[in-house]
Amino acid sequence: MRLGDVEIQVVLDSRKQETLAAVMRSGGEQVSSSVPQGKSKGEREAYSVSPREALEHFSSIKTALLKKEFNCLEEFDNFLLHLDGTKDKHNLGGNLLLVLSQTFARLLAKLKRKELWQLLREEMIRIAPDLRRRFYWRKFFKKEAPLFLFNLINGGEHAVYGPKFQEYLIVPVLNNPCDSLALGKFFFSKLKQYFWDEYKKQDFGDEGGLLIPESFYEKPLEIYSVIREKLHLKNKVRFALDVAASTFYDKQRKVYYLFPSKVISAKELLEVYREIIARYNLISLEDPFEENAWEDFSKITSFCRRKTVIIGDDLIVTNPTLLQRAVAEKAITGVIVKPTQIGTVTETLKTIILAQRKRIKIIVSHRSGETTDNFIADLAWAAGAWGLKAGAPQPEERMVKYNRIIEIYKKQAEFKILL
Ligand code: 2PG
Ligand code: MG
Repeated sequence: MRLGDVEIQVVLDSRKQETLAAVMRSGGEQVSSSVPQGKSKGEREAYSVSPREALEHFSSIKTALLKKEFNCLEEFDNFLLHLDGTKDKHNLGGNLLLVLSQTFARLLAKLKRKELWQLLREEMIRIAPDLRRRFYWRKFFKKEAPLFLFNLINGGEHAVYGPKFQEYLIVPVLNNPCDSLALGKFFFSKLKQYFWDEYKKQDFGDEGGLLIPESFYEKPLEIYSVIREKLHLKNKVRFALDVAASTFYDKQRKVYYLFPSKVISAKELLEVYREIIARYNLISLEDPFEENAWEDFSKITSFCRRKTVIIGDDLIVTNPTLLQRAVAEKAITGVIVKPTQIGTVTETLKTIILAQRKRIKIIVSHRSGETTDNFIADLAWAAGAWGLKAGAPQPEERMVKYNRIIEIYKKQAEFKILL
């Protein structure tokens, strides 16, 4: 397949910051895609260029892209990697490569008259044929839809005030994504009412969750428990955290600034988690330590076993080499997958393949600065992800992701598409 035309545009994300969108044409079809951007970024993430720089870089590679014939997504992505020529996408920028890669995947799906998730799944199975059986069994046991991880209270760098922990999530543990979304919205409405009664205000953070005028890290979990108790939802709703511990870690002193007036060591932080896990029976805990604390991750993972999923985000940055290390060191039981961290869809799929093979739970995630592109929902479905983390069930840029999962779920039920 040869591209008819490609354009790159600068658009605004949910924080009103400039990001990239692409439009591609071929065979009478036209598709577009855009990429989000993070704030609490891992230090090993693919390099991002400013959208203005990206426009310049793009004009230098456009002719090469239009001249070449591509037979699959991997060929296209490999060509992008070749044009960039660096490990961390320093020359062209991971954000430019990804917007091209995502848009190409969408175009290919359209030309092949397939759903995007089907194209991505096929591409995974083409690279790793052994996974076909795994997906078959998931379908057989009707375990296809990911759980939704709703971030209802925003802290850390996603909030202008509140606790140091970044995300307080609720997870409806239901099989049907329509029911999960309804329950997420219902819980959120009760939480908003609680905030109004208790604090007489409702401010929102970067991911659409509420801001809490308290700095104690446990307070949001206490509130969640009160609401869950009142609604008799103990069997249906669990809680999770994304601590994003690198954001309050001092590299020089090797301490964490969890409290306003004192610093604590990794050992003390582990104790904090032991208590929280015992008290709230968390379903998952993301980035409990800073992004180089491999040993601390291994310790907490061995302590939690299968009870609480320990998730690596900044630790792994969707990178298969780092995931391999985490598997060897038993550092995590779950991995965050964000295409922006690695820079192409094919590399993202390779991380997913490895996670599937090693039975590491996959949580496909949005970024805090989002667009209304729903690419990650198709990715989550294609990956057979355990979870999808896309913020609060309210702002449009978050809702499009949850709604797309529901759309796929309904279509699947209707047509019983078998791969
Ligand atoms: C995270 C993400 C998304 P950011 O830490 O998981 O929630 O935050 O996009 O700011 O890196
Ligand atoms: Mg995170």
